[in-house]
Amino acid sequence: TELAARFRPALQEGEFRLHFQPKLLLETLEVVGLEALIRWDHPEHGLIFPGDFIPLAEEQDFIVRLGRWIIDAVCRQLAAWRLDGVPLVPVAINVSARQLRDDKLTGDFIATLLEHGIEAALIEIEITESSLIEDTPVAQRNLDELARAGIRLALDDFGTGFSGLSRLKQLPISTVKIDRSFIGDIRNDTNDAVIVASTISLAHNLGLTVVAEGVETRDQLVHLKAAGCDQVQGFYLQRPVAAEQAAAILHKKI
Ligand code: G
Ligand code: G
Ligand code: NA
Ligand code: MN
Repeated sequence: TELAARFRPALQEGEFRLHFQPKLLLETLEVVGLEALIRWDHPEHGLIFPGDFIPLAEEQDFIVRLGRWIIDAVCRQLAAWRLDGVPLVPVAINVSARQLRDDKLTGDFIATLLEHGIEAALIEIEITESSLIEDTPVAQRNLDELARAGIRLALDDFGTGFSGLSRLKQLPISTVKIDRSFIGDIRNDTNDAVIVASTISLAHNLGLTVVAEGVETRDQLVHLKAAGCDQVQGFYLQRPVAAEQAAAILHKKI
């Protein structure tokens, strides 16, 4: 398609950029992490959101190349913030199933960290529950090696895939992100409330941190606090913002 044809030139022309959405500790609303979210500043179409081109990039295998750019861009940003005296928090990078099947992923990742002088503890990887369905030996090895290098792994969109309890136990993950489809109606939909409560208790029993994503109202926040959720993310707290604004947020440590 027309979009796919422009992928490579766009990378060369510097049309991709990262925005950052804060993750907050529910207890204190302190910012304890950021999630990097890519955008495409297309010369004709304007700003394109990842939902409109990441699936295509995955189909075209461009996601491996783009993924390398994202990892480098996050490390470069962290190094620049450090130089500016910005108080750093871990930055989460979304990694697609296709990237997990790349046998160079871990080696490239670690080389990029070293190149920018960024500690593994400053990086978190978000993998979707559904990407684990395409689990391969290479993917499993990448996850094990990334975790061993000190990069924390989060299971994204939890509750929408079919990973089940046994899969949770096998994986070197430290965090579960409850999918936003369970959060939107949490105050009225008993099923959603039960799923969220059970997920929190399950995750805590496995020693995992729980993040609720897609928090859009104060009522949802109050509900999640009562349910014992650890961290929150969503438009009610903070929208994804450009790097300069993210730095301001970290300075204030809102
Ligand atoms: O911002 P938006 O709601 O359009 O994001 C849509 C999807 O794109 C989300 O599932 C998100 O995880 C994914 N996404 C956003 N940034 C990245 C990225 O840097 N890499 C990958 N692989 N996926 C991303
Ligand atoms: O699949 P993933 O969880 O990575 O998707 C992240 C996407 O969710 C981002 O594109 C971000 O813009 C979007 N997002 C973040 N907070 C909210 C929210 O409160 N409501 C909605 N509808 N989307 C959100
Ligand atoms: Na994510
Ligand atoms: Mn998610």
